[in-house]
Amino acid sequence: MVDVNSLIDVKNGTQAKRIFWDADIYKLELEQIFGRCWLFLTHDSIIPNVGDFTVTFMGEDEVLVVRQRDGGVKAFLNYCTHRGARVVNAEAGNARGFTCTYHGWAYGLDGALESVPFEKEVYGNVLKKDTLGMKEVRVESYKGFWYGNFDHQAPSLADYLGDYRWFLDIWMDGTGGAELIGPPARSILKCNWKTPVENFVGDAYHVGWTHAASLKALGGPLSVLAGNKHLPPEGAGVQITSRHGHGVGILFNAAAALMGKEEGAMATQWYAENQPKVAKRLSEAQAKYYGSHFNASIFPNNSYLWGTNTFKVWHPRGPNQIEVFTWTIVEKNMPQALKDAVRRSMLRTFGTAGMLESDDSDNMESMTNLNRGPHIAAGVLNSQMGLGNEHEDPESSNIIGPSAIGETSYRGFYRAYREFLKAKDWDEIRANNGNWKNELLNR
Ligand code: UNU
Ligand code: FES
Ligand code: FE
Repeated sequence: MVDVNSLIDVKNGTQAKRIFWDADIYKLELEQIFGRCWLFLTHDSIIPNVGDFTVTFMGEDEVLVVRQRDGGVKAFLNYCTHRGARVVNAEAGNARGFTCTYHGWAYGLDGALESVPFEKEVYGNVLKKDTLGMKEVRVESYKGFWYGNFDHQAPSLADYLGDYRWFLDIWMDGTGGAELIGPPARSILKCNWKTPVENFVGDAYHVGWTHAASLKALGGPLSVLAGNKHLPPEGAGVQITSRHGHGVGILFNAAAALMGKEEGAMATQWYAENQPKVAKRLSEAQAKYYGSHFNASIFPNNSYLWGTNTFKVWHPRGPNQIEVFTWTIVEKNMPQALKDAVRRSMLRTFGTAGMLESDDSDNMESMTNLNRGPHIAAGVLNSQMGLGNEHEDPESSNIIGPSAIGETSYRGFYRAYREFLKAKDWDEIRANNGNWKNELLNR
């Protein structure tokens, strides 16, 4: 039995180290977090045509996501209802239906069991085919980004994203929409799934130090941070955390900060030209953030950097391993030359062999694997930077930490993490809607 209260201290901003290692905690996470939260599946741009499909994971469960004949999207657990073999062995493709490799049971795009070899001869009337379709998973999309949820009591995806949409809309909608370039690259890291999530949601602190060599090699505006030569000045950025632990760290006007010289100039021009359009389409307040660098996570395991334009899911593979899926984000209306430049820059920085991806991975693996030692695993993690400095953001209604570097979004992430591990169902979580800010602000 896991004592959740002993894991996360919200008031004090600390977490027990064993959350990165313990198998019982991991099992609880699969049930209470991955079993209830909206988990990223794919984007409209990856499966545009009828019969297009992609295979991915929701927690440890493998799912098949398929574009339907009516233009909708459905998702199914990727196992055969006969003896449980995998139905689709490809990572992605286009199909008219899906046939299990084991005995040849065949399913339609809508998951219905359509045919069984020699059904009449070998089963007679025994088989209730209409109850033996592939098991369907609830899906919803926000601006073309499809997420799945195992819990029918969960709020809609839009409500789950909540006030955090104020920030998502800036890049998902501001210039007419965003899309992902796939197929996603896949890579394995030997770390707990939360180590990259917390890094992306709230860590501008490590950039000048962990990424010193990469920043120097890449050049560009962020290179002044290399080796911690400078602290970003006051007003250089903010940190945001929201109701269900989604968060973002913002470096103002630094979107193109990791792109090469000419690529960076092209991107900077795009952001400058489009800022007035964003103001018109959304609001002046949101346009103020357009062209900033966002480092962000959507609870529980979906992260993105806007500006550096990587979009990732950190799929858990046991308590001390993950499988990373990596796409490139582009705005739909960017000229093709800029889309290509953004993709090249993403591969160089946060692709599977990207310079910054490799820098980060070493930290994430050590944070995880040191906990094989019981004395180290008994320790605590500290995320107290800026504790007490945050307040409610009058523009977006989220909680805001008013500095570029700080750990507000870490604390928000782990507040939500604790809430999910403790609550017996979504009703209990909903009952806390009016109180979560007080927990974080210590009121
Ligand atoms: O590595 C990161 N999470 C990051 C990179 C954050 C801010 C700017 C660039
Ligand atoms: Fe932050 Fe070591 S200095 S983990
Ligand atoms: Fe990093």
